[in-house]
Amino acid sequence: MPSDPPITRDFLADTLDRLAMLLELKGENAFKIRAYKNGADVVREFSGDIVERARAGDLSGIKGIGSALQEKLQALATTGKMPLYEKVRAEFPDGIFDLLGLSGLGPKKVKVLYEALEVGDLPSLKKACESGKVGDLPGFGKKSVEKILESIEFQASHAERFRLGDVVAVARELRDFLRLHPEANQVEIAGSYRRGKETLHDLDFLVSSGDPESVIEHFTKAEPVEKVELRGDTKASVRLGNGLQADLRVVENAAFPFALSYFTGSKAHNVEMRGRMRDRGLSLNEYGLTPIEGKEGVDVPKIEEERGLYEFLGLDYVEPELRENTGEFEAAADGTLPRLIELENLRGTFHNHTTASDGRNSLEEMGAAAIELGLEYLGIADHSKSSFQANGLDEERLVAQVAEIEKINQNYEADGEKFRLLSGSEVDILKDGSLDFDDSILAQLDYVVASVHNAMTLDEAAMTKRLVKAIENEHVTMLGHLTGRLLLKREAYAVNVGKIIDACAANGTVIELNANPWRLDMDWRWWKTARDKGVLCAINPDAHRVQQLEYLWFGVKQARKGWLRREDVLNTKSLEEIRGWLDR
Ligand code: DGT
Ligand code: CA
Ligand code: CA
Ligand code: ZN
Repeated sequence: MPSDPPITRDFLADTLDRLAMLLELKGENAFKIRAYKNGADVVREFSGDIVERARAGDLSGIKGIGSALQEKLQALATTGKMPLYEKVRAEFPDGIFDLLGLSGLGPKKVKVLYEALEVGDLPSLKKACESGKVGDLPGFGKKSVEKILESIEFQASHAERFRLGDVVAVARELRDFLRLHPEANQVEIAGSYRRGKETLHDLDFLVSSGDPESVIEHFTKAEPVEKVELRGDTKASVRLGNGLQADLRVVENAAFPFALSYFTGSKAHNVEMRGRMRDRGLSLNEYGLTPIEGKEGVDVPKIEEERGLYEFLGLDYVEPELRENTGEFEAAADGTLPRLIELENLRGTFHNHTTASDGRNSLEEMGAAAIELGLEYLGIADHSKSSFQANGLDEERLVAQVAEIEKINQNYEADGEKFRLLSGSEVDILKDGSLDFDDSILAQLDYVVASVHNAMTLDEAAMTKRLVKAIENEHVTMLGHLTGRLLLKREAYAVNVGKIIDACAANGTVIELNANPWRLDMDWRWWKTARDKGVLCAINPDAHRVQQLEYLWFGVKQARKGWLRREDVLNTKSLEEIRGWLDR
């Protein structure tokens, strides 16, 4: 039996979300289901210690948590169990949540599968698809069977990877926990995390210490550690509560720069580093440098920092995000490495939602949060009318929002506040490439983000043509989440990214780097190409609530991986500059 999960904020929220899903499976009242989903969000975002409040039965007055929910949360926080959830949970097999997690399978379809075929986990779903049973069900044509099989395949091939966004908190927590140990000198997170990869397999912690044993002992006692998989004299591997593996290496102080370089990777980057050292008669590994056989007389440099390794090789320092062996060595040798953008360079951002469509916070709340982050402007781009599932705005509501933003800006002005909201729209690109609003409406906005939210199964040529048509519209400022991918969940739709970049270059259209950790779209592998063709990037959090403005951090990481400099990113411009740029 797996041990009970710790009672945390996430545990409370996830239980409510799961309860909502199960009730949906049972076909319960939609109002009740929404109340639980909403309750999960409230718990997730509550600014105080919600677990403690729930335990103490002190939840009254919190908006979105009614008296029935208060009682349930108190039970859950006190005992780790909620009777209603336990009851409903017992009515379904364990695998049901795996089905609900598949792309393209909502509770309605899972309900049909379960009721008609008793399909309650992935293996039986796969079998039922292959035997033709699913295809015979009403509402499940041949195409949807194919899609389900693809989703199962996709999930299997991405098993055991994690989105960067899902591990940052625990990674920082473990790092800080290691730093608390008095015998831990230097502590870093290496590996794909340090390189800012969009998904990762495990975390790699590196510590320098004269007492590895006690550092390892300390590490295995960390709160998030569920199981110690391996414990050696200088290393350990543990499994965290969320299933993620974390490796720890402890080295002597003198070896730290070598180990940091080695364990940061990538493997391809390390291979090239070693080759360049060998050319100088030196063998490089995670512990240090030694002369190679036959070169015993060669001078071994004294290296005290990772940077020293590059200096010794006559190279500029290569930032971890660039260490993928995709041209960084040549650039480091030529002195042409980019000076990478930093989070502090961002002055505003464009693609954000409010309660007018599917966001959770009002214009004022979003504005206040952006001011708090030190931004000078925040663009509001709520959905357009065709995104009815996201409560998209029609022309009338959009025009009213423009007026409301104008009024809020006047208040800022009156208060001597320099910050401003900008009026935009995330306008749907319809199937034929036309936009959801007429030009006369778009012309009233400060800027326009154009995105695809439906008809994602077009073939590559049709999808590319569709996007190019939107790019060519003079009112379109930028393209939103270019490929529609959801990391580890949904593949990008078919589109020729190279051609899209060319069209954006030809039309002066900006491409968004959507910083939502599920998207990180356009992918970092394309940004250098786009940059070299003169296409500007806009780093947008696509925030649906105030906390998500912090997604900007992920966007900057990906932009850095894509070799982008401050001048390549539109939202490094000041408010005044951006006004001029948008008016041009
Ligand atoms: P991942 O799969 O997201 O965990 O990616 P990494 O890069 O974190 O890979 P990981 O955890 O297997 O290893 C961390 C680093 O250690 C890796 O980037 C480079 C280095 N490394 C590990 N094994 C080898 C190896 O066999 N050869 C070389 N040259 N480097 C290695
Ligand atoms: Ca790793
Ligand atoms: Ca590892
Ligand atoms: Zn969107």
